[in-house]
Amino acid sequence: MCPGCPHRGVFYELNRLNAYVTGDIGCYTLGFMPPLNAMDTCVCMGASISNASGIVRVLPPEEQQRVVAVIGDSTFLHTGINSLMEMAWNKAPATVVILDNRITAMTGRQENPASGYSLDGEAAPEVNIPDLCRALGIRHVRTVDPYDLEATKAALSEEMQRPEPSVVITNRPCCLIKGAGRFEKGAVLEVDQGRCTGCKACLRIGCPAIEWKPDPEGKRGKAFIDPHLCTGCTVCQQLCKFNAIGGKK
Ligand SMILES: Cc1ncc(C[n+]2csc(CCOP(=O)(O)OP(=O)(O)O)c2C)c(N)n1
Repeated sequence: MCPGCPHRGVFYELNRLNAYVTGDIGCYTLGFMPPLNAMDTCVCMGASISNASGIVRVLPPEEQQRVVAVIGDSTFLHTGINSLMEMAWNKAPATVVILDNRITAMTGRQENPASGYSLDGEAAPEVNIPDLCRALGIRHVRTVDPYDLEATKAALSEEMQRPEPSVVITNRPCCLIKGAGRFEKGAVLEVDQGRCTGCKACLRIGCPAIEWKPDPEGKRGKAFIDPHLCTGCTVCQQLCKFNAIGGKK
């Protein structure tokens, strides 16, 4: 995943929540890879929600609420709506996360029916994803900022505990959309080498902007942030217990 990718924090938290994650096709499929390790199935476009509906049927009741489907906005609009309707209709007690990054990122940032633009780039009617989910019969629909790890974890864990279907929508645009990726000038983060203890907590999110510098004398190494790659999304900063990551103005 790119530096600043809004999908990263969701997978980090799903891993920590020990969820059974049914995946789908898009940039976020990379959530299966180490160090995020947070995707258990991936079959084809739209299979995440239908897999989740099926898996809850064969799990013992105490395990059913651990099932979470993840699906991108484009994939959801392409072929996830029908499965969500079925999930609502047959009351599968799983959680669906719609990763709304406002674009079809994996195949080259094409517009989609919720982006507000047609494929020609003309202004177009914009599907309201939360309203659509409610119209399909999902009673619990909420939106969360995936750059806020605590809020993301709270939303996921609350919805996973609900014994009925629910939807969590993430609302940060793809960092490759012009103007959306990089935060204000000076937002790039840096590691205070004096404070960094070399605990490697920041490496657990797999951000390509974070490098590991081994110590030349064989002591513990330290993390280093490449200023050319960092977007200032702050996800790594939230993981550092030693306040060693800073620099956001
Ligand atoms: C049946 C089918 N049609 C089209 C594709 C090409 N394709 C791969 S990923 C993708 C959509 C990705 O967009 P989204 O779900 O929004 O996720 P993102 O990459 O933005 O995270 C598409 C259309 C495919 N893999 N299979």
